[in-house]
Amino acid sequence: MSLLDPRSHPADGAVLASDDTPDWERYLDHASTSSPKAPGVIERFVGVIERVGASPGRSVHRLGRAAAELVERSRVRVARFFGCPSPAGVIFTAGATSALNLATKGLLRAGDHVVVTSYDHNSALRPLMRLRGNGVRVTIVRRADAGADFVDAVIGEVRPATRLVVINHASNVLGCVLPYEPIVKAVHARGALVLLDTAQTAGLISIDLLRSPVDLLVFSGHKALLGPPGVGGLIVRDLRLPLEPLIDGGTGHVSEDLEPVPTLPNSFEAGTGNAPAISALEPALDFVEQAGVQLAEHAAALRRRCVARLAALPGVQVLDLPDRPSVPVVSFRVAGMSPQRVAATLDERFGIQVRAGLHCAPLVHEAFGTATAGGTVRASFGYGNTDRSGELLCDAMETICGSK
Ligand code: ALA
Repeated sequence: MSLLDPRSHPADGAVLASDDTPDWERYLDHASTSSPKAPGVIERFVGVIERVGASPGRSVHRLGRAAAELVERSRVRVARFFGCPSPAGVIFTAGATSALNLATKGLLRAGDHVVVTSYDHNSALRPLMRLRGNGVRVTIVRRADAGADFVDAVIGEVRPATRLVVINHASNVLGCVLPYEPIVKAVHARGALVLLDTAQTAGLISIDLLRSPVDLLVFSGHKALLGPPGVGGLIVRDLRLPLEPLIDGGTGHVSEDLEPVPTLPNSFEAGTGNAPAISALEPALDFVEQAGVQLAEHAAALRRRCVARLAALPGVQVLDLPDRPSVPVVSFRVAGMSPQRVAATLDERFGIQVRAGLHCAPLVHEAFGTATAGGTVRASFGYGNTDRSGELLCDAMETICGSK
């Protein structure tokens, strides 16, 4: 068989050291990325590579048309999922980080003012810090609450030059859900725009742009939407928004024009699109729409039980805003043990996978007093977790706290 024949290559042995199926019950890091994925996602991803393979939107041949059709089907599916009035407003990106960069750097100009909060992730904060060097004024609202006073504090920072208010729908550190709806109304009344980062909520909380008209919505495909990594997006509600692409290149349309006027969505998706991942969002959203409420309720119950049990352990401090709704994330600290050591012990001794540290959201830790202490241990629940997942974590923490 020739070297150029794909059948001549052995299967990839680098993925897993053993044939064991991962123990999803003990995987408690869904806020980083969900695992396993929704039924049908892997099959679609692999199926597109194996049976379509072509670049979407570039060629009239049948495989090129099939790839383009799959991407456009996903675009329509995503628009329907979020209540976006037009599929043309759905721009696929490599993930939520790319989408946040596009939304902020593509919109804001020198002299504009933007409001962001301490609940935001570095993927929102760092692009704004870079823009600050280019003459964009940035106000960071630093709060350790998330109710009516938080809403007033955000609205109170909106001024005539404010172009954009960035709200993280839920904190990836604490899980608390932030009340964006009253903010949208007040910000619009003052002539500014709202960007909602749904990286931690899409798939867990229903988001309907027709009911709550945020101007820009960022989503991640690989977290609670249960899709593959490598896909996320920016949804633009008003197609006339003067957004500029960050990356220029071939888009497969108006190729004769070297400086085309940006049109949604093509001008924002230069280069070969990630058709396998984009297409795999379709079965993911089908599943989430069918099972999402049940999944979210189950994960929420797991979180509630864990918060109660962990908070009762000696030396354990759970960071929680008990009056706020929450996504299934629980952050805690153990007196006398670094979060990293707790997480490593959970993995090594109990096979339980959690995240430790600042979780790329340093300002949350500043506001809650955990910045200098190495952050928190974070367990986050999702598809594949059972009641036993919570029990395993709490039993392990009991042992760790008892044997310190
Ligand atoms: N932002 C993701 C997390 O919170 C990666 O873990």
